[in-house]
Amino acid sequence: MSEQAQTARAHWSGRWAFFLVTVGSAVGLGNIWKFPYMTGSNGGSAFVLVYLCCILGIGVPLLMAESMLGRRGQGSPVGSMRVLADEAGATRLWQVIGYIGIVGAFLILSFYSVVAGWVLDYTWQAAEGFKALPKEAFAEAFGALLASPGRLIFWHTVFMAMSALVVLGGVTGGIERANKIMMPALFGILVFLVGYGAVAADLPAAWRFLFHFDPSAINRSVLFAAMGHAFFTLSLGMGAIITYGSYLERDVSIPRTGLAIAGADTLVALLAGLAIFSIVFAQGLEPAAGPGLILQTLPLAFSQMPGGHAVGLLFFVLVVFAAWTSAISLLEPGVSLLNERFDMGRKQAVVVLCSGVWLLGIAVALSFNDWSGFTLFGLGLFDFLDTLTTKIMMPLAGLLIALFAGWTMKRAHVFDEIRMGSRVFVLWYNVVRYLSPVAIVIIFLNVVGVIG
Ligand code: ILE
Repeated sequence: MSEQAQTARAHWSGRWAFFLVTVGSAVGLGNIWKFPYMTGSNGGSAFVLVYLCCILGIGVPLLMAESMLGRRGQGSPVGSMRVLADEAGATRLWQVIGYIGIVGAFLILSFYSVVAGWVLDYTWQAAEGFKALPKEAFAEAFGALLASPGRLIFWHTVFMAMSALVVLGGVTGGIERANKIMMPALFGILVFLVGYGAVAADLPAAWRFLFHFDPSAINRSVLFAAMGHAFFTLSLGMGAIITYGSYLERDVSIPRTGLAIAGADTLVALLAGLAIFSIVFAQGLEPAAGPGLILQTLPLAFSQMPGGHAVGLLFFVLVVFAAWTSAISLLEPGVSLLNERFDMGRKQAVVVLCSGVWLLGIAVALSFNDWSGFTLFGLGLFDFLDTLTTKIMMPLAGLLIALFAGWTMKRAHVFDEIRMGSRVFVLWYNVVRYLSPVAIVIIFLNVVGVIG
């Protein structure tokens, strides 16, 4: 790392800023698009219960570990790991944690941006107002979007440009500023939508669906789906939290902020679930509709319910904000690496990185139509990238992070950085040393088909 890059390392303006940007990273399509449909397809409350346990038992401890690595390393995910490996007298091969994260973030963003593009297209339609049509017409409309390379590539391009624009503004002037505007707005819109659900839709039905716990519905597939989703939703193993942690001042408490971040992310997912299922049940729609849940069922509901035009538009704006603040956090790790390794200025780094993601995203967009015959390991490009990153790369990075923080770093250094009461520290430390790695290995073996 050049000395100039090192001394010029930016910092968030305070703990509130770190909280907001990290919540901005965590709260994304994962909360509003993926969580509701996964809950809907995995038996409702059973999934919610396991998911909450995973967040608390694996997600929060690893979120703290990642923030700690970034703050102590003071570099990109790769640079931070090099510094920390040297400090621990360990092999520099640990830098692989940084590389997996950055490559993973690059690959995730290429399809994340295409999905965010669907949302932009629907935001546009919502602004015009969804026409009241029969149920099948909404499924057909979603199919027509997927079949149109032009529309998919156009909106993917718009979304990448929006994300690039924020990251170009820098750590405080771009990322922090955007989050300070969008996150409170997102929260406000969400609370409004839940209120709307209570007044105009069926909130009690949504509440029962999410919280009427029935432990007998928990099975192995629910368990694994919930664990994988805990990683995705907290942005773990993608270099994002290490990078954001590297801009964190030393006086901010990592455990306290980490808990607050995971709490806020979970709250948003649950509120989004309440808002969405209130509408789904009030309209007599199917909760297990799969990935098309918010895109196929909600527009139908918005086209029929009172105030649906305005509510529909607010809903899609909320999803755009969520996706946007997450995409930024997937770009920043790569930008910080290009800056550190190749002395590239922010502008050049953003252009190089975004061009690469954009090109791969075009291939993803085409995989839904013109190139749908092209498969890798039997999967279309979209599914292949999703599986590779969320089911293999992220858990692998998470496992290595737990092993590094729990077994390789000197305990005194970890303690110095985490700084919490010694009893709580011992609990956290043991979770990172034993529980998290074992749990991740179990998911992993399930995914590669050894068990499950
Ligand atoms: N955590 C976010 C989400 O839940 C992103 C995941 C960054 C790729 O959508």
